[in-house]
Amino acid sequence: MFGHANDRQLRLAEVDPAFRHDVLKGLSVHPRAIPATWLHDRRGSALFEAITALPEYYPTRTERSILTSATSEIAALTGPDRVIVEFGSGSSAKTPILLSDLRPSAYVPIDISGEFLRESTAALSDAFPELPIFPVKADFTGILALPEAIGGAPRLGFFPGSTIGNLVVPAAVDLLRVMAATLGAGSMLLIGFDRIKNTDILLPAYDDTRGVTAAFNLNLLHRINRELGGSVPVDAFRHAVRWNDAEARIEMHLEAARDVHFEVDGWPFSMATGETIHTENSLKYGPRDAGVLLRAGGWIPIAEWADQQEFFSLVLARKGVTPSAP
Ligand code: AVJ
Repeated sequence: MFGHANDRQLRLAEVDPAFRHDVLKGLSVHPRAIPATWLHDRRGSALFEAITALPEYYPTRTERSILTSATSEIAALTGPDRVIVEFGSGSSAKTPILLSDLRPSAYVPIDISGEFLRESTAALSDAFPELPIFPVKADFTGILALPEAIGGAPRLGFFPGSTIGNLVVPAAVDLLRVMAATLGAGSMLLIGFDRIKNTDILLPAYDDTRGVTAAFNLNLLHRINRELGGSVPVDAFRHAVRWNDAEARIEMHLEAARDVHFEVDGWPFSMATGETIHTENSLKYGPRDAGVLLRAGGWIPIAEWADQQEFFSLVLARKGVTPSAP
């Protein structure tokens, strides 16, 4: 018994109380939904990296090619010596494309994962030995004080990958406003948006034949079992992807293939066959939608670049001033 209590103490010591809260709440409401942020534990992040290389997953390679062909125009519009601040930098895979043309005065990667920050700092300081790098380990959904050492140079926020699409519109607007506050006067923002397109392209991008996205989604259940002492029968769930046309978004769900009963942290849950846990939204934007969203979030779009097929676009915006009538 003592051994068991000890194990439980050990486990509870490691539990992120916000994860526990979001899971217990998300499994108790109808429809059931757990915030997408919890997909990104260590294994989830590795699986996401694998997703970005899948033939069906067009966003990463499309955005990279847009970025590659647009950097000199971007540099002309931003000017040199800005501080590049990347939100949710991950492995900073797209950053080197920007760095050589933009000639920034410093680079500030912001990520919640210390491991990612160490990796990207090491890789970038090898490739750009002159560039001062100031990693910030933080959740960028709140207003942050940037490191003093970067000085007063105007900032360029970088938010690639269509990560903004994870947020429903009111939350996306809030985040854009937080970014504007974090970056300050005179700042600019370079942000990626995934476009609305045919479901023949959209659905396979989130339901690949190799099952990597399925593993990414199902990993949430393994994480619940591991970190919250869950007894979720993972093999009773399947990865389900839906296009919600009214909301213009791809949704990932975990669907019960049979009636299931399980516990999480001692709390019992039951799901009937076909019931789902909604695990992620990925909003897609029409040609003019990104501009409206940016304006609502306190940014004024100044240029946009898209690929030939208009699958994806990158928008450069400048921070707006307080609106005045009319
Ligand atoms: C990281 C939010 C951009 O929505 O395309 C990829 C996450 N989920 N495959 C996306 C994701 C399933 C991705 N973002």
